[in-house]
Amino acid sequence: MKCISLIGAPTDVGASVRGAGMGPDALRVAGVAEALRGHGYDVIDRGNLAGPPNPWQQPQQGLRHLPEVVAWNRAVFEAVATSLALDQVPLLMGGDHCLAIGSISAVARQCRQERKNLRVVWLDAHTDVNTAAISPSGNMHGMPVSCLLGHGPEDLVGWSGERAAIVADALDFIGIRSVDADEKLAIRQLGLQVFDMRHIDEHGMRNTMTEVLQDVDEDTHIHVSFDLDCLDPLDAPGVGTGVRGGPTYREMQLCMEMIADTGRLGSLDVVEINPALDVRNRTAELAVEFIQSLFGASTLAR
Ligand code: 6HN
Ligand code: MN
Ligand code: MN
Ligand code: MN
Repeated sequence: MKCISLIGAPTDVGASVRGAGMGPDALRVAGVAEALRGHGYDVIDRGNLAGPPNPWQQPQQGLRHLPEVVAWNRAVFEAVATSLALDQVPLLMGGDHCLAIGSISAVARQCRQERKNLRVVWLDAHTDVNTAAISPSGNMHGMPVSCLLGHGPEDLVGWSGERAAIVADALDFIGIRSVDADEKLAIRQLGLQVFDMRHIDEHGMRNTMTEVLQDVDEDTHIHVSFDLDCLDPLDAPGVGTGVRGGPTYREMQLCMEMIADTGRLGSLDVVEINPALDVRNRTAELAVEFIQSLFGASTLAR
């Protein structure tokens, strides 16, 4: 069994409201390390990365806090790359979702070196495929997917060794129910696969995940990018950009369990937990439940 390394990135420089920077400690307080150890994993908590404070400025040329977003992602990239080089499973504790740029770029580079097929499962209410030109907010947590596909500011693309860290085909979105007007066009142009809430309503989580995971084989590395606002805000109130109508608790558990069953989970982001908006750390505690399922805990097996 691989060792899991916890990497804290306490920042909200990419977000629209303050507070996600407290996410790493909320997960620690909710017992993430102890829970995983309870399932037999070795867990190393690498502590929190360092980076610039949130300057809380207006967007410039359509991007808010670009230098700070670059600095935080650099730190994340290095930490995730180090953990993968040590054959560990990096668990990035955000922080806001802009940090997936550094995290997934490092994963993509490692997969290329090891000739593994990278598959990214993006669990979110949003598609995060804005760019400076089309974003209504300028907030960079709404743009990581574009950057990873090679459509972002020069400072944030190409870290994996290729302009695009991932190809559209390698990415599946689950739980989507909030897409900005111009993102809809981008999704069609890029050929992205979006399993939105209507798809889950009509086909169920089981069929959806069967489709998502159909071509996973022994050479596949699955990266899960888990934005807690994928869940319904009634279950997960501690998020900055909650949207009602998310998957139920059981649907999300099944999603996690089906990914676990492949045995190919290689890396994970847990982002957008905002303790300042939460109720008694409920959202971090819920995240820890889902993380356990993702790492193979099930009702009847240890
Ligand atoms: N997230 N689409 C909105 C924007 O400002 O671009 C919201 C993005 C939310 C991003 O939750 O990771
Ligand atoms: Mn997101
Ligand atoms: Mn989101
Ligand atoms: Mn697919």
